[in-house]
Amino acid sequence: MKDTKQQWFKDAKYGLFIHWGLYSILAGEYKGRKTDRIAEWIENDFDIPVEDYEKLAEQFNPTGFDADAFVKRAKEQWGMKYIVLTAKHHEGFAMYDSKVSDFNVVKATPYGRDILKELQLACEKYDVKMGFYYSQAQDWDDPNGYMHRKDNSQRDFQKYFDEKCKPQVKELLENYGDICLIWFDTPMGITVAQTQELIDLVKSIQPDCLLSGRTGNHMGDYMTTGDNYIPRLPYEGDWEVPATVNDTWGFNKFDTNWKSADHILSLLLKIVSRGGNYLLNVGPTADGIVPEKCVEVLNEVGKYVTENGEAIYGTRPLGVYAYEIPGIEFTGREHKLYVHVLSPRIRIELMNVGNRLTGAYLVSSGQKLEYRFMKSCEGDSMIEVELPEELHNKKNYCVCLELEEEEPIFESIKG
Ligand code: FHN
Repeated sequence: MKDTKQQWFKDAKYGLFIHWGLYSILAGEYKGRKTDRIAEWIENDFDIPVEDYEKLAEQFNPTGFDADAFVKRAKEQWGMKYIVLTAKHHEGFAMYDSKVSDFNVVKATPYGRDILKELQLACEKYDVKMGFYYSQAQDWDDPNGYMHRKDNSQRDFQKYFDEKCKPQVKELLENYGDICLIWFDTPMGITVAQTQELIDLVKSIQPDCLLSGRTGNHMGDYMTTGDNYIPRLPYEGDWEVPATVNDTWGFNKFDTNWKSADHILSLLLKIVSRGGNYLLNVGPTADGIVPEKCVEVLNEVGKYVTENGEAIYGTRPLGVYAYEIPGIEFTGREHKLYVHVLSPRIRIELMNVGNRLTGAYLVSSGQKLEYRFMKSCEGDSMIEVELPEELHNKKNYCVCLELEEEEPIFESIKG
């Protein structure tokens, strides 16, 4: 079982992933050809020559980017507790002032500003935890970095590892204040010894900095699921789901397959009830703007999250309730079972929850609610909670059941 021993990570539940780099300029299209894969992979997938790809830097001038507004919105409107930005994705381009490689936002672009520094200052101002994504094995710009689905046999990975990867990771840890985590990704052929070196390097500079589950050889500090994969059952220990709102991480102007706010909210609640964190991604445009539709979805989810924070942050994993009730998700903490009502109803009816209640209230307002214990016609336990009339046609609100017992008693279904 992975245990970060860090309360902030256990309590956070909802974080913002930002995939932003030169691929945002191409936005899913190169020389008239559209990619049908994730947009940040376009260099690898279309075999774009490195010299051509590097020239994109000359166009990178995201004048619409405002780190302060970005972080403020993530915290206050979207309810996110930490932010993880791509410091260097597989393309090899550093979004900060790196002394190790000139292929970076300060030296190679007309923008010339250190995006990570701006993010750091904003995160400190709004008291938001900041982490960096770093592609430790794949680097398509470095002749010795790995490339997926390509012949890597002639590459001297150790050289890239010693001369670019480790020195850049060191820069990140030394120059940007407290880093809550480094989100290493796609370890590919990295050895146990190399992984250990990375871990030692990170911890020697910032002992509290966590390493993602993809650091290599399952040696990270917590479990990272597959992209958009949610464990079906409660999963013990600390874990996180990296996830997209549409079907790409980096901006793709053709991808309009946005999940609805209701869908995202139900995914968040499933993850939270099973004990994980939801690291939800935005892919800003080359101008530094989050697509409008994505903002709308995150605003709507954020409204729920901020209004019902007590039922989300710092909650602990629940056991398995025997039934799937359409339109209902549960979360919990000591002596409390939160019932998230995601589709309209007149009352809440919960079969096979064997607890005694000491109270029930609407989380957003504290309004007390009537409840009673019943037996179903078959003799199963049943709790009914009456909902105020003004809620009968509403969805997306949360009811707290105060339990006499510490944990919910989820009874099994009798045949
Ligand atoms: O290859 C990357 C991908 O571009 C993206 O960064 C995701 C995020 O989890 N990780 C890798 C694929 O799993």
